[in-house]
Amino acid sequence: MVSFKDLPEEELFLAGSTACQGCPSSLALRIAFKALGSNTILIVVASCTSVLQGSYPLSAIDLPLMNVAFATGGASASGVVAGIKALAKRGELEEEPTVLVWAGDGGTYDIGIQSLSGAAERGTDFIYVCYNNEMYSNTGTQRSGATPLGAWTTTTPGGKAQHRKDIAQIMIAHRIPYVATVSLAYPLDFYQKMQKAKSIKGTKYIEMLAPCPPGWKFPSSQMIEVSRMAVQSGMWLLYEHEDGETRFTGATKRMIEGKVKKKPVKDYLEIQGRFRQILASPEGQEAEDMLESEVSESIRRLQGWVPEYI
Ligand SMILES: Cc1ncc(C[n+]2csc(CCOP(=O)(O)OP(=O)(O)O)c2C)c(N)n1
Ligand SMILES: [Mg+2]
Repeated sequence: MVSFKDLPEEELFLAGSTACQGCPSSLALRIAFKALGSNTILIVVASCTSVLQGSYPLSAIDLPLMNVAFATGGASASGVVAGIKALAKRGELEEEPTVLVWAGDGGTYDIGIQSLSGAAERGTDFIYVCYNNEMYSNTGTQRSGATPLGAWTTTTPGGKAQHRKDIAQIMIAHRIPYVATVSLAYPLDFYQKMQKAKSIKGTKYIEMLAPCPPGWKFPSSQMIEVSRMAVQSGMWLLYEHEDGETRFTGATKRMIEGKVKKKPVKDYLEIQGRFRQILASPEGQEAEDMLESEVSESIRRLQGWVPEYI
């Protein structure tokens, strides 16, 4: 087990970024860089993360970095990885760098899925992290394929009428060697999953729930609390998928094993402003029930992948 004392002191995400207070992406970048180290090339897909870096030469990110077009995370990584392989073949690299794509849910679930899917099918050797704030945050809170049922966005003013899609399951269907979900409420779990992803060849997909204080309408001091409640209510399930099998991890594993009681989805909905309209409306109870059913269905589907011995 890793403890906080084991984390490297070197900071590759520097102070003075232009992120909002309590931004989950900036905290996640700091942890991810500690796990991967300085021999990393970062590819940022158009998102809040393109902006929070600050502008050159005062960038808060101390790594080689490419900002790329919205739909191109997987394709850009494929090009960078091909370049690395060519340099390595010519003996011009002492150690091959890790290629990390950092993309939002809009750039992953919606506009970037074809490029990600192509790279995964080709077995491109890179880590893809989707920080999922369940909306297009950078352009002012529009709905995405990751927005949950009932949530307010500027394009779903009465609450989204559809369920979110389950992209981690879509990535598992690509038979890539490693898929994991993480939460900022469990940073050491995130750190260890990033380190594991670095040690595996091929395409690795890691997805983090990224509660956005201004977009989800809660105080910035509550970001970790909201992250934790998402896991405790089952609205965000922690697991990893390796060698064709899924394992629940951390707090989700304890919940599935009955060691801790699952909290009601309502507890999670009530600590954010984006569900306020739907909860106050005549459809509020139905939306809450549908989200509870969504949680049970997701757990049942994952249990189909969990080996008998767990
Ligand atoms: C083709 C294209 N359409 C629209 C945009 C404008 N745009 C930049 S970031 C963004 C939202 C990205 O949402 P997401 O991927 O979820 O990241 P977040 O902003 O939430 O961090 C949009 C629509 C763009 N850059 N390129
Ligand atoms: Mg987003």
